[in-house]
Amino acid sequence: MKHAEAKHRIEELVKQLKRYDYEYHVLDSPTISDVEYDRLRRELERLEHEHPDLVRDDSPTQRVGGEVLEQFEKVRHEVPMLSLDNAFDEGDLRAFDARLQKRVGSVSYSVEPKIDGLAASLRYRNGRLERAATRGDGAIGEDITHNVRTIRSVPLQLDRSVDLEVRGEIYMSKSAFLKLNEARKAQGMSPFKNPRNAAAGTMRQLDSRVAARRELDMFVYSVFVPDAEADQPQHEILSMLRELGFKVNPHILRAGDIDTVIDAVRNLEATRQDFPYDIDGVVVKVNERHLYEHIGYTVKSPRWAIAYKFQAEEAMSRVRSIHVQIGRTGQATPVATLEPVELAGSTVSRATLHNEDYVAKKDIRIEDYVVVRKAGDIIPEVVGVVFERRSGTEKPFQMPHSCPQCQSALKRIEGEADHFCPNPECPARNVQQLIHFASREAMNIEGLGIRLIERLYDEGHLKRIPDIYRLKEQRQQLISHSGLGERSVDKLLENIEASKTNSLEQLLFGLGIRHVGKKVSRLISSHFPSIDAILESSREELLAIEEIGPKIADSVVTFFASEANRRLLEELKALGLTMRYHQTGSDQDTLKDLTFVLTGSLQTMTRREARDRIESLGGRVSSSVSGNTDYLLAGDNPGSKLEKARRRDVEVLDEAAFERLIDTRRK
Ligand code: 0OW
Repeated sequence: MKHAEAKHRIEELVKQLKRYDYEYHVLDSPTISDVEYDRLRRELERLEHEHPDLVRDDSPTQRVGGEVLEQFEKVRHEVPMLSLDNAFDEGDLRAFDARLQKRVGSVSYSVEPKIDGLAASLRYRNGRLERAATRGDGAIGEDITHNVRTIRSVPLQLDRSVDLEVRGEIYMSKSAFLKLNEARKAQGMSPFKNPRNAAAGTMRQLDSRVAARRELDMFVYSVFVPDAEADQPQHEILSMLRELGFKVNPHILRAGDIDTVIDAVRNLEATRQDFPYDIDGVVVKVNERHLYEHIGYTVKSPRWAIAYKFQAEEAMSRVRSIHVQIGRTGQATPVATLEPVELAGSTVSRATLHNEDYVAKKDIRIEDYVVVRKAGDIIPEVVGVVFERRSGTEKPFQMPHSCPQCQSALKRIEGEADHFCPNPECPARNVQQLIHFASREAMNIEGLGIRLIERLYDEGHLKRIPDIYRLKEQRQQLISHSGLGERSVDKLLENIEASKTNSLEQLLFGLGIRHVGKKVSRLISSHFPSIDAILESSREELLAIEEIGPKIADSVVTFFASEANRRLLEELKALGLTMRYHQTGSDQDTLKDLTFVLTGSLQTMTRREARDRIESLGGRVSSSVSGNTDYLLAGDNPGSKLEKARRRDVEVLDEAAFERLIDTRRK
């Protein structure tokens, strides 16, 4: 190919590949296949190889690194890169808002997930990435251009030849982090502690080929355009950054008042486990940037922004004792009783030690100081011993040989870590089974909680699951003995009756089959039309279901092969449970095209469950009341959205009305 043609073809390929990189790495929505992309890429590499003088420095081939620096150059930031004051609870956020109201009157906010990475500044000259630097101490950072060029979501050449500086957070996704640590372990290297350390460690590499291999990413959140006023609101700045081709976090939202900010912060805290990257809080900024100078700064951070920090998920405590708890499927779990400690917003005094092997591997002893971790809403766990606090008087733990409840000999399946109590009539097991069966995630029998179940069990009213549906025959005793008033007994009996028409997946999950959780229950129920079909299902039929492996299939077949469990289901059917799978096709249209906004704390489900429920029924959930909001679902102490809904004449539903709406619309 002649020189001129090659030049033209290279320009064309670079333009195309940049577009495809943008779709893949910034928009996360590629429009061509990897095969097609690689074909174009190889053509470009071949042409560049044949015509080295035609290689452009914004070619995607220039991202593979290769530059090895002797050292890092120092860089002075023209505008200091500030840090953030912290807020630790709702009160701090309201105080932040009150200070601002006093100073400048009411403002709106930009609510931004606080990406847990390292801050960086990118300087573009005539649209070309000239230099990238770390924050350093805010005034002086280090030049990391050679590493930043390998980040695929960072444009090397903007479509507009502008001079500007962009700031954001460089981070490593959770999946890239796991992949990197696996590779490091395979090479006998020590793993990184968390994605932030991995990202920072990578940016400190002098050899950019290392960075090129590690899939770093970057979200941007602010821009400085020298000499231009650039006083548009923050959310317009973010739109401009998106238009320029930068990656801006999709969860950023504009909030009109502090109540909405608090709602959004709660929502982010609840959903962040599902994000593909770590966030360690939420940055709340005044949206009106023209007020920034007037609002001013402290010595190290702006007064117009604050970082709401999520509660620490790890804390230190001390093991007071260790005892064995028998779960609903009989598994015997060692549990540590701890010195009470504040953790992720609640006081923790117990943590699981998983199984005997775990205790031995971590060498956890009674009176040890330990690190306790609470991730999301799962129960806290002891992650390790603080060995430097050991005095030598700590006592090792011995797994008991017999069940603490019924004294049966504990068993351990070959190759499985758990011990378990084999006695189907073990009291501990039955109580846990009843608790799980009635729990919100399972049959969701409002009012039948742990305390009441334990009391009814001790008083002999409740032994096994079917007894729940016979409680109505003991209405008088319940009113006189159980300390519940007549009204709450009747409400409870009403809820028990209502649970008979619960979906098949709720029942299946409620039965507490080993390895059959919420998701697997839904999977199995959606593949079999009735409980009888599941009863008769073979191992092969179960294995044919995507995501169902041998462990689950064996557990289901074993469970339904047991006479006691088959009798249990016959009994429940005789008591009137319908056991029908609810999620038929038509359900997806029940709330079709309806937009809901949620506010306040719901009683019968979490925000997440409400969102899932509405979306699974074809509805939409938006975060703020607007012209196209159909319903506001309001729980207790609703926020300012209630006012807004009333002003906009949006229908407000409580949870009962919400359920009625679904029932009436269900075909
Ligand atoms: N980590 C972040 C983030 C963000 C700056 C603006 C002026 C002071 C803070 O996602 N979304 N927005 C800002 O706004 N900063 C962030 O991170 C900061 C940078 C330096 C220390 C924190 O990591």
